[in-house]
Amino acid sequence: MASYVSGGEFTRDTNYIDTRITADGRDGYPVEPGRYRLIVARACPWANRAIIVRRLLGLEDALSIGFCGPVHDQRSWTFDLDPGGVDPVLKIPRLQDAYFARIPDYPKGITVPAIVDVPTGAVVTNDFAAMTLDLSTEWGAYHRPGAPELYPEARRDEIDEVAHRIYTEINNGVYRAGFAGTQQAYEAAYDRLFSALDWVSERLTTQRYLVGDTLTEADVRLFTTLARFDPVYHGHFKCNRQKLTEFPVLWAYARDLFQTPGFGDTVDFAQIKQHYYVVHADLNPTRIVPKGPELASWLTPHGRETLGGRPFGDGTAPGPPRSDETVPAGHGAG
Ligand SMILES: N[C@@H](CCC(=O)N[C@@H](CS)C(=O)NCC(=O)O)C(=O)O
Repeated sequence: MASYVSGGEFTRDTNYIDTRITADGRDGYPVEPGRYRLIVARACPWANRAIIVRRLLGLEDALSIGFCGPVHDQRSWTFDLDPGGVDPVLKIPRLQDAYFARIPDYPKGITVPAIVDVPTGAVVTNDFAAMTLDLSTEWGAYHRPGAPELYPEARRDEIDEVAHRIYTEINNGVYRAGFAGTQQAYEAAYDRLFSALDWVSERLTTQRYLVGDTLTEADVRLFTTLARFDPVYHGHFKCNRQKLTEFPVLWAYARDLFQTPGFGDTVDFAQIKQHYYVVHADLNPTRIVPKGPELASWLTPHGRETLGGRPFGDGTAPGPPRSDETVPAGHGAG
């Protein structure tokens, strides 16, 4: 059985295959429509970012997407949701096959999200932080008309600063609590996480979005952790000073984003719960997946419009998800 709990404080390996796909192709992988495939699992918060950004920018025709199932085995994510258990484009059953095509016997985590070069079948990058920024800044030629500016030049310093704190304290903070190996490490992680949630909550009291008055990359990054908070982190990771629904400002903010096209329509709560409660069997040896919490309240009015803000700036909302990329009925909030 894989072990997720570490001896003391959880530390994340942050070395990735960091080749970049760029407009000028300086790493050997130029942006090219139809050439690459984004591999995700809806369960994963880091992959969920890429699903949201691809959809907000309207990159569906330029960059195809493959979905791994919610549960991976000790070594690899698999394409168990696809007919025959094989990705229809890459023709592989396991994501590790694409990692090995790039680096034989790749020794580290076979992680999602990953972008694969379809002609060679090899992973180009699994650097999730650079990935979404590159979709904004390098793939501009293929954005839909009306695509929002998620990483506007004038706001980059502020976005980077807020996003860094969200990453270390919140996105990763929940894992630091959940995978802590000692009481002391857990309690320190818990305090650190909730003081950061108090910080974002305060920041969002008078402004609708984290940076400026439009949606940015910073909001995408916070959202994917908030969406998993009550279904998973509150119980499974013991992040239980409060539920998300007990933070008035953050809960309204999370519902506002959830109800914005491109956010909530990417969230598969059933897969999220299955992933964490089944994969981390050292935390949950019975692998029983909780039935709750109730989710319909994600769709209730949030009242955040009174703060103003222009969600898509000078752009427009994306249309509905493609029929082959829709979250299955019963897996969302409805
Ligand atoms: N690799 C990144 C983020 C991606 C990531 O950890 N994804 C998880 C799923 S949420 C994964 O693929 N885990 C499989 C593994 O680590 O073997 C990180 O460690 O910060």
